[in-house]
Order: sequence, then C-alpha cells, then structure tokens
Amino acid sequence: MGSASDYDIMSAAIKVLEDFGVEYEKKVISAHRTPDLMCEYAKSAKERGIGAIIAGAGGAAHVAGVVAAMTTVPVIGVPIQTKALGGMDSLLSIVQMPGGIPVATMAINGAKNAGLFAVQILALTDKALEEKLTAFRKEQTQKVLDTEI
Ligand code: RP5
Repeated sequence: MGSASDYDIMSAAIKVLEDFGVEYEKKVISAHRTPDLMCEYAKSAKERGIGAIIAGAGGAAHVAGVVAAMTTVPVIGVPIQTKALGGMDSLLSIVQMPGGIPVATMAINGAKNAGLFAVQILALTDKALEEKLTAFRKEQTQKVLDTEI
C-alpha cells in the first residue's frame, strides 16, 4: 500500500489471505516517497516467488500502474477512498491504464475482492487452494439461500 493510512482498508485483503492460508507480505511502498524501493520490490517480485501483487493507493494512486510496468506478476489495484474526491481520483488513476500494462482494478475500497482475486489467481496452480475457494463459494451461496427476512 502507498501509505500506512491505507491499512484500515487494505486489512480486508489481508484477512482474506489469512482465511485461505495464503502466505503474503504486507508493505508500505510509496511511488512518490520511496520510488527506488518500489522499483526494487517490483523487479524482484517474480524471482521471489510472488504470485500476485495487491496494490492499494489513494489520490494520484500510481503505485499499481508503476509496479505493473516493472513486473509480469499480475497486479490488482485497490483505489482507496479519499477525503477530497471520495476515491474517484484513486479509481480513475488506477483503472485507466493505457493498453499494454494491465492492472486488475477493484471497486473503491474493494480490498476484500482484491484478496479473493489474488486467491483465484493462485488457485489456478494450487489444487488445495482451489478446493478452499469452491467451499467458500458454496458457503456464501448457502448463506444467501438460508436468509430469512
Ligand atoms: C497515497 O496518498 C496513499 O496511498 C494514501 O492513500 C494517500 C495519502 O497518504 P498519506 O498522506 O496518508 O500518507 O500515496
């Protein structure tokens, strides 16, 4: 995430990864405050065995796009809601990637889905994780079917 101030929102992604037993690392890396660290992180991600990168940022929100430019590891962007523009700034910054460098952009504050999307990517090559994902979906469906109002 671009700032520690993003953590409250981004913790929803962490919860998903923990629930699914997925190994993860959490870091604050700012595109404008720590650009060298961001380059180092993105360029070494693949060789360090990272299977997906979730990048949350607000405002000018360039973390996701710049990281995506430096790695072929799939990048999932989470636009963080902002005080000034409600997160529309973050959303448009992340979603409007020019052709060639994609970022899978979630909803504003959509960190939970970012976690799930990362799980879906990793589950393509991990049978045990795929089984957990299928069980999660069944349980989610059942909860709706069991709802009485
Ligand atoms: C972005 O600026 C961060 O991702 C954060 O959402 C926003 C504000 O950062 P702070 O000023 O709270 O560190 O870089």
